Amino acid sequence: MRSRASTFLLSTFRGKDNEEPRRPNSKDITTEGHEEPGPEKFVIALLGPSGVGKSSFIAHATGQNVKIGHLLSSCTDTIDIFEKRRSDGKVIVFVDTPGYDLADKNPNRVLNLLTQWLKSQSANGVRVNLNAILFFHRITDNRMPVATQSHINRFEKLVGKRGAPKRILLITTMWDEVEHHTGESREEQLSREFWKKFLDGGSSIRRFWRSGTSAWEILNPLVGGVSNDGFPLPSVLDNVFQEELEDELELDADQALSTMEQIYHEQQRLLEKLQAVVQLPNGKQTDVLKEVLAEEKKVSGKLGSLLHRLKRQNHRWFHLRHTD
Ligand SMILES: Nc1nc2c(ncn2[C@@H]2O[C@H](COP(=O)(O)OP(=O)(O)O)[C@@H](O)[C@H]2O)c(=O)[nH]1
Ligand SMILES: [Mg+2]
Repeated sequence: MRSRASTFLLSTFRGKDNEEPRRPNSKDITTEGHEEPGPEKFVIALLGPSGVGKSSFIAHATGQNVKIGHLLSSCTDTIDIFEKRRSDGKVIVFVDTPGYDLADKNPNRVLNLLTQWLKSQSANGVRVNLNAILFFHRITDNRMPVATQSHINRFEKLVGKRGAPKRILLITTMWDEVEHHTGESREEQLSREFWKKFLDGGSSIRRFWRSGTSAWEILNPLVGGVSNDGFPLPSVLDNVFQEELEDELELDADQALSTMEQIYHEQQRLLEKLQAVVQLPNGKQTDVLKEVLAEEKKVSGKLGSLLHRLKRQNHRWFHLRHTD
């Protein structure tokens, strides 16, 4: 019997730098016509450089007209969301992330975008988790791009403990473009070196043969394999870390400048308050001084944490520049 599958591009999400931050909106990942609590959702993010076949995978898995070969999207911070309902009622949410270009060694851009999206989906105290990650790699590439390595290294630190590596797969593409034995020996090398840690944790490397059948051969065990873990489904990202990510988000120059401006104005206001103290009767002076001191402590704290974040960020960038 034909399944009542429904798929459509649900939304395009832009990072908060590109547009007004969106209010959490649970409808975004709710299939039309379904009342809350709604069907079980399994959220999968597809990651990898531009042109590795992420969008093609979604197109084959969903049968939908997904934009293929849009290299320009690597420059824009947008992710596209697609849903597919399986015949068992489970809904698979595909998160198509912007491919990074091969010179992009800062993994935080895609990570920030993903966490912003996850947050925007979490509403009414229900957190939307990332349930699986598919990393894409062209088997025609004889080297692992440095950018991919730094993305994987970053994710490796964020991965939650409980069975998470099982839900982080390396998907190899472009098998039709390579001599079979060359592909096989590259795959073997990937499992010995690059993907070894994940394999040790229970992950696997899967070939994508550019068809719907091949996509679902990869997806079904992934989605089916967590059904005993209860609902909500477990996140592949470490939960503690997911909460701390807010603070981990990269500050850009505009954000840093506006926080500094805010601190400057608060300090000016405190200075004026302090100057006015001399005009006050003796008995009142102590009270106001205490008040100013307490406020100044808070403002200094804000400045301290801003400096700490900027220093840490600078250190991270320095580290990335020197680990080529
Ligand atoms: N030969 C071949 N081409 C592919 C394969 N997968 C994707 N492509 C092509 O590679 C280009 C980039 O694919 P796309 O899915 O847009 O990659 P994305 O940037 O990772 O989303 C498109 O022209 C696809 O048609 C594959 O397995 N074999
Ligand atoms: Mg794409």
